[in-house]
Amino acid sequence: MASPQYQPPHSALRTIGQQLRRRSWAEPWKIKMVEPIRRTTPEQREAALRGAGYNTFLLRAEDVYIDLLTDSGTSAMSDWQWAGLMLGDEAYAGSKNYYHLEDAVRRHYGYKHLIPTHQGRGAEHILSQIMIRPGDTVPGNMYFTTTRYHQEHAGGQFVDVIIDEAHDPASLHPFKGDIDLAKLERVLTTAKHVPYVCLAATVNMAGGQPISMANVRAVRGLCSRHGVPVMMDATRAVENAWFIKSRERGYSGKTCAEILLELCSQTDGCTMSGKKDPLVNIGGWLSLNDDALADRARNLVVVYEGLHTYGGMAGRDMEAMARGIEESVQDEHMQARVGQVEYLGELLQSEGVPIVLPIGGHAVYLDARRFYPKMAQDSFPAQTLAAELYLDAGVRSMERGIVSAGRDKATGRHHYPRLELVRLTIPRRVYTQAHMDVVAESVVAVHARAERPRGLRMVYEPEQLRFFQARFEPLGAGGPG
Ligand code: P61
Repeated sequence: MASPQYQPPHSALRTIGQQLRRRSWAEPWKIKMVEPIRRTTPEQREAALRGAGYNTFLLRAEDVYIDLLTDSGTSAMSDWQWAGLMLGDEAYAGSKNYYHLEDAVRRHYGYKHLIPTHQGRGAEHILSQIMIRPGDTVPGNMYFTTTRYHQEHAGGQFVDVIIDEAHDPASLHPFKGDIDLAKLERVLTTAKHVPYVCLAATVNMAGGQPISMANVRAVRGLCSRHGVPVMMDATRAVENAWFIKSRERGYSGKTCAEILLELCSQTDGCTMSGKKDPLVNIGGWLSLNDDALADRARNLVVVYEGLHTYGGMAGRDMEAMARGIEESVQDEHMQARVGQVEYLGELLQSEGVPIVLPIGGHAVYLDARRFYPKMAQDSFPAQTLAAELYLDAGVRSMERGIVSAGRDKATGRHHYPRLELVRLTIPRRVYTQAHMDVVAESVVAVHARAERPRGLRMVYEPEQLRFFQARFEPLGAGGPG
């Protein structure tokens, strides 16, 4: 469903000068406090990478120059949020900050019940435990690592029902996060039991790609006919609202806040990692509209997270998140946030670097298959590329390919995802345009010598979520390191 309004924002030959002239906005903040970062030498980086088993998750942050591992918990808080920390009410039960957070979530996300959790996976765990029974099928628009883990841990089986375009890094479909309604209907009519449909806003593993409002409404309609609830992963739903505003017919005159509420109104609840959109370093929540389900979630949250009015967060954390939510739904914040990602993506595209298109909401994704077309997927091209990038200038990125996809639970074999990507994830309100220029220069340099690396082999593989702690060694001469 290509929206006729959509114009790809990228023009391969646009010069930086033209980009600057095009710009009529800048970040809606100025910098009050800075955190020094340091450059390292090639020798230091080689030693650090070897020590980290060629896994960027295992590097020490101090050995990193520009850290684009993740936008999770890495945002800079505003002075208003920092001031909120001083107003933390650290009562064990009924902290006033919980009620501030409840109010912010109700106002901007619209759900009835708020169950706070220590972060997103805490909410995923509780939702999976209260809704999924062994043998259930859970359809969703592409897997996410922790989400699928908790679904499988509860005995469910995840089935991908995202549109085919999502698996094609070059497709310019404006809403590559959309669910394929025919695929979903097939699951709804053939599966023994579907406890809910898991609908992610801006699909992380597809490259930060949004869902359209039209699709969400259609999914809602289909699920209602089958009596199946829709649960949203709202981790980056505000970014998704920004894409709807800028790409979907009829939404350009609405605010992100209005669009966000409309999006959530089509779903029955959400899981949330507060570490992304809501601009805090830790926290999360589960929201539900159904009273009985919310009671069950509250019964479980006290077992795994903490009392139902703090769920693993300090009072001050909840205050910072309540305030972060208010800031995150502002249009000018979103314009600068997504605009910075687009800036980096356009720079890379203009230099002929293969990236996932359209450019995503929180990150630019490098297409490792096209960097290393001759490298077998078993030699971990994206892991190799992330290692190469770190070696070049100390930029830290994240593998999102075969290592992240893990193994099939039933057969024990690798999943072989079509997307073999490296994510350059932009923390919110942290880096400047000059940092982006340095990153682009480094990626271009690594791309220019793409014939050199041979790949990696895995020498240690953890049982769960292996990408976090796996270790690798270079294959033959010319590998990283
Ligand atoms: C990230 F390498 N994301 O993108 P929690 N849903 C979604 C997320 O993006 C997400 C969570 C749920 C991270 C951190 C991370 O394989 C990885 O607050 C769409 O992190 O528990 C987290 O939220 C979970 C990185 C998570 C990974 C899993 O960087």
